[in-house]
Amino acid sequence: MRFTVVNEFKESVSTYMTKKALITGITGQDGSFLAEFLIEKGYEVHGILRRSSSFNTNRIEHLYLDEWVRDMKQERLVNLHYGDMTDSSSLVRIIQQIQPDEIYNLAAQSHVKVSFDVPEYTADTDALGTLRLLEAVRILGLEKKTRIYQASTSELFGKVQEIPQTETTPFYPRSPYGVAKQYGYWITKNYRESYEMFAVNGILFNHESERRGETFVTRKITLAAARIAQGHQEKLYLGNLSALRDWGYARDYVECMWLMLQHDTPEDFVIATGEAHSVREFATLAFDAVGIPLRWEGEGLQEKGICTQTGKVLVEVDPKYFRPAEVEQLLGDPSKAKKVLGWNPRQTSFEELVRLMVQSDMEGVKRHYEKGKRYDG
Ligand code: NDP
Ligand code: GDR
Repeated sequence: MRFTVVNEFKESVSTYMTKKALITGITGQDGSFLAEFLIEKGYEVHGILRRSSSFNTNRIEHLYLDEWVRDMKQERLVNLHYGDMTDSSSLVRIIQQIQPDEIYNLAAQSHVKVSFDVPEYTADTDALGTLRLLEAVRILGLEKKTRIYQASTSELFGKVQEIPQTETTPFYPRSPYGVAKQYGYWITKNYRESYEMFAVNGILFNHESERRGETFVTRKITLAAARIAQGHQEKLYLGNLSALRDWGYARDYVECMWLMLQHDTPEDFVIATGEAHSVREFATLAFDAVGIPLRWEGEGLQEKGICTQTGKVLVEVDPKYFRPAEVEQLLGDPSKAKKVLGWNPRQTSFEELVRLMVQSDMEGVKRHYEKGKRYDG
């Protein structure tokens, strides 16, 4: 028999007492922070892992141990299940097995520029994937038990119709990603209204961290600043320097996802800081944090970031990073989340966010080059 009597008791108590959460996209930036947050809250946490030819669990390795270690230690860790948002059968199987109290749908092809290259895959994963998940819950008769969080996005606002954006601002997505996420938003709302499911949209504005993917602009900048400061890179090439974003800290934002599912009624919320900064500003602060003061010269394609001490050009514009249609300005109004959920949008300031990302990359680059390896985050 696998368990002793004590463990059987523990297991039966946990069946009744412990809430179960399923996170799609657990290996991503937000999934990893949310898993930590829910474990801390005492949840039994499950996650969907997609098959990859190389390891894709580096963000959650500290939460994930081999089964034999788990059995010996009897610790609560994340439980991973192979599945994919493009595969209904895997979603039904996993949800049937877990019978989750809460599902957080964070899985997505989340890169806006890449969505122009793989529009169909983006729609399959981000739009139809959301439908598949909602249908799986309904088919299994869990619509009254399982609460669902859908990762919606400020990209829904796209070509902005008003500033700042609130829960009632009209949508105008500007990319295949934004359009797919608009389907995800509406199908979530539709299932809530049609089947009385507790399914909600968190309309989250950009949120970053030391675990942000290396091809998103903030992390690309902090990693490059760290490499340049330590002599491992010559220059950083960027696209639209004037884009304005409302950047928050991811660790602060996962709390909102949970708060939305604990609320009495299913409602949608804008989550943002209420402050916008340009890509240029982010780069200036990041280089400053590694001891390289920058000044900007020129305009458009000719704009350059120059070190004021050495006169060296460190940042240049490369049109290959421009998008076929750009979202120029996003600024969220988090008043509803503040008032209804009691969430504090200013736990980490913009300056602190840049500093903590730079510091993490400075340490990472140093560690990895000491081992003679290139550091990619
Ligand atoms: P990441 O890109 O870091 O993570 C995406 C996750 O989705 C990864 O775990 C990835 O797996 C998984 N995934 C991708 N495709 C599939 C698929 N077909 N089947 C199963 N899993 C898949 O995103 P973030 O953590 O930054 O964002 C989380 C969610 O929030 C996303 O839906 C994103 O669109 C949305 N969002 C993000 C914002 C932000 O600023 N970060 C703002 C607003 C919304 P793998 O690790 O194998 O690639
Ligand atoms: P975004 O994030 O598109 O807002 O989507 P990203 O960091 O990719 O771009 C932000 C802005 O910076 C400009 N930019 C560059 N972007 C990238 N990636 N690389 C560059 O070299 C570069 N130079 C300038 C972009 O044009 C853009 O204006 C993120 C994702 O997490 C989505 O999943 C999420 O829904 C939204 O945030 C809210």
